[in-house]
Amino acid sequence: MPPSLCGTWDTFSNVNFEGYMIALGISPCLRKIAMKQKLRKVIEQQGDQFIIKTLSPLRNYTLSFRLGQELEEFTKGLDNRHIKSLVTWEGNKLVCEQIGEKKNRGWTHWIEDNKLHLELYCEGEVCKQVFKKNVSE
Ligand code: VL7
Repeated sequence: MPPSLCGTWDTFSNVNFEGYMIALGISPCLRKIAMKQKLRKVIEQQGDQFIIKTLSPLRNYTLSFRLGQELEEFTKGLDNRHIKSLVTWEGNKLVCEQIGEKKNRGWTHWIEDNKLHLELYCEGEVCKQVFKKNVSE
């Protein structure tokens, strides 16, 4: 079994978030505000069912999904696109493919050194985010 991703996780590092947002077509003004956000992930799992919340003072985004089951995702408040998403385990990595207008789009989560790692990718841009566990929540 892969190590659990569950818990509350706060931003530790965030590399090339700007490049990822440019690839998504986020406006310069929103990018500037987004870059200042300290992101928090709250991840819950019950069997094959996951809820991943991305929280920031600016806005929140919640994704609920079942492993191996394609879902219609609307990236409300982000790039506001309708995409088809499929999340599966590939070894110890939780991998999401996001099929839609943007090519080569998706994300990968895994645990390494007790931290939550996330790669967000879109059209050749890769954003690398690392979160440390918030033990007080
Ligand atoms: C979701 C944001 C930038 C618009 C606001 C910035 C702060 C915070 O897909 C994601 O997470 C997956 C994997 O954990 C689960 O949904 C990343 C945040 C990326 C992209 C777009 C800037 C506006 C927003 C919610």
